[in-house]
Amino acid sequence: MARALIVIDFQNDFTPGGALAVPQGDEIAARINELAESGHFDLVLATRDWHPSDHGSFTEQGGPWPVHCVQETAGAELHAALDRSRIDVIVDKGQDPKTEGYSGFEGTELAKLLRGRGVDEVTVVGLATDYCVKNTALDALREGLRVTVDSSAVRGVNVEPGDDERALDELRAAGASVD
Ligand code: VGL
Ligand code: ZN
Repeated sequence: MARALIVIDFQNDFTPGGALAVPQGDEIAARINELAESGHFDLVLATRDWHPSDHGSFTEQGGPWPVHCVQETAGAELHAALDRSRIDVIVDKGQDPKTEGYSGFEGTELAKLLRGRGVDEVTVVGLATDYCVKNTALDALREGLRVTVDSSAVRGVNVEPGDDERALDELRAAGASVD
């Protein structure tokens, strides 16, 4: 069986200076690269939040978020500090204008990809702890995978203070191990 590292939405718009910046979101780069280079993983994937310009999660469409990660824009590009040479596959998500698309499994080939490579264990890192990391890790558990979240390689939006810690608690309760 095989292990995969899933790097969630480590994109310019989610890092300081971006449209939906996660506080200290850029600080996780070194740990992510270290994991990607560690030799521990058979497959390294990166997801991108990849929205059409009229996506329903944008405030102008009645959603909760400022416009972010619009397909083909600089804000949607992977952060420059991420070592691209270690990324085997990029999975774009959030393309359906009518759903939030927080999970990397939602409307993508991710489950099929992991099954095809015999992956039974995933480590989830990236942005943001309280949205896309959480929802991807919960879906991975539902897929029957063993799930680890590396808490030094995630950061939360924290719309309410403590949202990131509550997300990690929810993940532990659902069966993930949080390192
Ligand atoms: C995310 C809010 C909106 C995330 C994506 O990547 O966690 N959060 N879209
Ligand atoms: Zn989004």
